[in-house]
Amino acid sequence: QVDSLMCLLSSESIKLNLFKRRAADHKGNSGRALFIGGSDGTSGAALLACEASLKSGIGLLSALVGNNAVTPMLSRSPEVMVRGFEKDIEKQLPDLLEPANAVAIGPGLSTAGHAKRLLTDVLKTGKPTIIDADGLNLIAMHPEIWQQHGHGKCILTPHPAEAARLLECSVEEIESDRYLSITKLVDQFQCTVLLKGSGTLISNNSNNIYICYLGNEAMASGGMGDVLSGLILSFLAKSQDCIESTKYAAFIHAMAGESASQQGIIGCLPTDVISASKLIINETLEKIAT
Ligand code: NPW
Ligand code: AMP
Ligand code: MG
Repeated sequence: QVDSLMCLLSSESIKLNLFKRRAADHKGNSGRALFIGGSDGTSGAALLACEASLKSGIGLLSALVGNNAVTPMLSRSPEVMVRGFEKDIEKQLPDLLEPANAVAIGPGLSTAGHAKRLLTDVLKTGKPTIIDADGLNLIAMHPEIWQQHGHGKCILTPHPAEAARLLECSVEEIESDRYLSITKLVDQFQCTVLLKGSGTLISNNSNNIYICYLGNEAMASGGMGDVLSGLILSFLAKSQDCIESTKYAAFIHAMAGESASQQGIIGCLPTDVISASKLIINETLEKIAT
């Protein structure tokens, strides 16, 4: 039984003022974020997420990534302040976390021991945090992490298979009633949840479920979700508002997917979606009065 109010996600339903830059803004108040992810074999996830954050307006971005991701990251995006995982990873973390006003953890991270310790330490800070991919898999594998340290300023962004792991059910059960699935996720985790897939759903515990009918099958391509994490990170660091940042990022991501696939749905890349995002963000923000 789902009693929540269904709302269509449109630019009118998003508090766009939260994301607008003012003439006197500087890098320090345009969002200070930390990305944690990328490991051997999945370094690309870190590169995509960070590029998406940069091109969507982040003021200052730091990244803690697998050692193999450091050089490619710097080559592609010298704007990112990058560190590789060191042996004593817990000692590295406080200095990186301290200035950040939002964190994203999980894309390409792996579920190894160091990843579990990183997720635990990030949650302990209580800072606004996006948890995706392996961050979600870690919570499914070690429920005590969330029981002890989970909090309401988190945003969980599962695709149906990750949602099934979190709720300990099958992907078919998740997909058979997506409204019920997101309601169960919000009830269980008491934070903002975005359930990916055709007709993305977003909710927190306010009894509203936002549905995004935008986007298309061109977006069914590896790395697309990592771009979404980067967009949410950028908006969350700027606004500190979990639900509005998630709504705005889902809207921009889907609109950009449609725009990037105008010449055909085959071969639309996450990097194409990042480029298209930049234009759509500027268009949506230009329309609002300062
Ligand atoms: P199947 O094949 O149908 O049985 P996983 P992941 C199933 C990083 N990446 N939507 C389906 O199973 C991520 O950030 C790095 C989605 C499928 O095989 C993660 O850290 C990239 N999945 C890590 O890799 C680019 C559905 O779930 C499996 C589904 C693993 O992430 C890629 C995939 O889920 C990637 O983003 C649905 N509707 N229905 C890079 N360039 O570095 C069923 N499935 O096992 O969680 O793996 O999402 O690829
Ligand atoms: P991930 O599985 O984490 O890489 O995330 C994939 C992203 O692309 C999510 O935001 C999905 O909602 C989006 N996406 C993938 N396939 C489709 C589709 N057929 N229609 C709309 N969006 C999609
Ligand atoms: Mg993903």
